[in-house]
Amino acid sequence: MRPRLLHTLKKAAKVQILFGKFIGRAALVNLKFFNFQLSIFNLFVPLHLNFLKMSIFEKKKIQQVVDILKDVRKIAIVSHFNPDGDAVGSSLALYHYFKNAGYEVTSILPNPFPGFLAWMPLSSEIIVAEKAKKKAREALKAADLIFVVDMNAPHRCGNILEDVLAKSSAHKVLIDHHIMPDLECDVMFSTPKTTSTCELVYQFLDKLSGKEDKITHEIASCIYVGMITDTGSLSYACNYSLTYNIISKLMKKGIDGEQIHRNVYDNYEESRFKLLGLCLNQRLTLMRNLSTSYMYLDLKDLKNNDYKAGDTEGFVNYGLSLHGIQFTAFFVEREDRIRVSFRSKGNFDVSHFARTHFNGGGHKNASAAFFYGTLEEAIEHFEKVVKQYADVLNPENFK
Ligand SMILES: [Mn+2]
Repeated sequence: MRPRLLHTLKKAAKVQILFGKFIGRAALVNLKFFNFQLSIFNLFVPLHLNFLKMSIFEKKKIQQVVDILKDVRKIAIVSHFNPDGDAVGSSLALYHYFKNAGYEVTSILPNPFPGFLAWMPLSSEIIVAEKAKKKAREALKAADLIFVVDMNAPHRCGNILEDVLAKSSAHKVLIDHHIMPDLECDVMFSTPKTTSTCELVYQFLDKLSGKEDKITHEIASCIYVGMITDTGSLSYACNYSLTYNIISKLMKKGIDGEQIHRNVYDNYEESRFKLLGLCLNQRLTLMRNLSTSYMYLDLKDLKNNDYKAGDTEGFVNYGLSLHGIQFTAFFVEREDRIRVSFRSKGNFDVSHFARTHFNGGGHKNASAAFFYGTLEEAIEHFEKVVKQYADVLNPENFK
C-alpha cells in the first residue's frame, strides 16, 4: 500500500511541476506578447504624447516585489560576464539597499570587474565566481530571491553560474535594458529605452522605498557609475529628459560627479595606454566606402603589453569617433574565442547586425558577440558581411 501511495504522490508532484512550468511558460509568452504590443503601440505614439506610455514600474509590479520581500531572507544579486560599470553599479546599489533593510545579501559576478571600479563602496564584498566557484554557486543556490541585473538570459552570467540560475526555484526579479529578455521570473522590469540598468534600479528603489527615502549617498554613487559608463559619459543612448531628472536627484544626495568621473576615467593602468596606442597606431582598418572601421588585438598584443581585465573597455568607441565613420567593430582574441564589440551612429542597428551575423546581441548602437574561430576568420567574416550593407552605409547618405 505504502509504495503505491508514494508512487501516486510522486506522480501528483510531477504533474504539479509540469503544470507550474506550463503556467510559467504561458506567463512568459504572455509577457513577451504584451511587450510586443507595447512596442507596436509606441510606434504610433507621437513624441509629445510620451506621457501616455505606461511606466514599467507599475504599482502592481512593485507590490508583487513587496509581497515577495515579506517572505524571503536571503537575497542574491547576479549580473553578466565581463561585468562593466552598469553591472557592478546596479548590483552594488541593490546590495546596499537590501543590506540596509536587514536582508542577508550576496552580490555575485561571474568574473573579475575592472580595477577602475574597485573604489566603489562595498565592491570588495562581491563574490567573483571565477575566483570562488563553490562559494558563488552555493550563495546563488541558497537564495530565496534572486535579482538578475543588466542581463537578459541565464547564459549571460557564464558557465559557472548559468545552470544554477536556470534551475533555481527561488523568486526572480529581472531589471535590465537589453532587448528580448529570456528568463522565467516573477517580476520583470525591462526596457531598452533608458541609459542603463542603473537608471532602472534608481526608479525601482525609489518606488520600492515609497515615502521613506532609502536611497543613500552610496547607492546614488553606484547608480551614477552605471549611467555614465553605459553612455560614454552621457554622450550616447541618453536623449531622455528623465535621465537628467534622475541625475539631478543623485546630485541632491550629495554625490561628487566630478570625483566619480576621475575615479572611473582617470584611473587607468599603464597597460591600457600601451594597448590603446598600439590599437590606434597599428591595428586600425578603414573601409571608407562603407563608412566603417575596425580594430583588433591578438593574444600576443595582450601578453606583450601586460593586459589586465577591463583594459580594452571602451576602445571600440575610438573607431566610431572618426569623421565619416558610422559603424565600427573591435575584435579581441581570447584563449578560446574572439570577442567582438560593435558600435554605430544613428540608425544603423548593430544589435541586429550582431544577431544576424555573429549570433550576438545588445542595443541598437552598442552590441557584442563571440566568434568561435580564429581572429583572421572573424575579421574575414566581418569584411564579407558588412558589404551586404553597402547601400545603407554608403558615405553619400551621411553628407
Ligand atoms: Mn548596461
